[in-house]
Amino acid sequence: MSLTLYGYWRSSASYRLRIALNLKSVAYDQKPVDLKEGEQRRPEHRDIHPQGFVPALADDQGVLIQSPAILEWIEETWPEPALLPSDLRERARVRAYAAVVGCDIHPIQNLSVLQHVKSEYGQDAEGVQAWARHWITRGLTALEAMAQADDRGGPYLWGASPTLADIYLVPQLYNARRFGVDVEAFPALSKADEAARAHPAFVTAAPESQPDAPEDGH
Ligand SMILES: N[C@@H](CCC(=O)N[C@@H](CS)C(=O)NCC(=O)O)C(=O)O
Repeated sequence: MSLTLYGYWRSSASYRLRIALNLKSVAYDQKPVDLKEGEQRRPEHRDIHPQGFVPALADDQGVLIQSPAILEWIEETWPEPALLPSDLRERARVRAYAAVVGCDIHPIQNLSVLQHVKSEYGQDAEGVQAWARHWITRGLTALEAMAQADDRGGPYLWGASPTLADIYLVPQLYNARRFGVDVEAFPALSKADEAARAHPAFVTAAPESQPDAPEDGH
């Protein structure tokens, strides 16, 4: 099966898919979509992703969109190594970590949301950053409380091996740093993030290692 990932080096939803595919040792090609240049809104990209977003993952049968759906598809297609625990309640809990990020933090600091806050509500760059920081900090505060309550013994968020929880956490903390959030204020999350970022699957998926990453890192 040949896979093509339509993504962007800094997109955290694309970053999630790169990590998952790397963890499963599944090869894929990349077709970068330049979000800074607005390529995601062009008709040819909307033919691939009707929402005008990345990521999308194409195979010989068509195109998949929405990173949560694609992650589930990856997990079901290549079950090993598992990205979810086998216990049903634990699976629900790991999915809850993913949902805090994927449903409640990331969507309200997405590029098009920030552009709307700026253009429709008269915010300057600092106002937009403050908006993003507010929602990120609020979400990470809850996630930190969850991690401390669960205390799985590390090194990853759910114990000895990476799960969907880490796949959502690491890109979100990358984003948080970009917006000037002090991630050290979340010790359990920072510790798990550091451990995950040392894992080869996460190293290869890192934004700065992608083919479309600019040399100056911006
Ligand atoms: N729920 C979607 C969110 C996708 C999304 O927000 N993608 C961002 C990049 S991380 C995007 O394409 N933004 C472009 C824009 O807002 O114009 C998913 O998880 O796939």
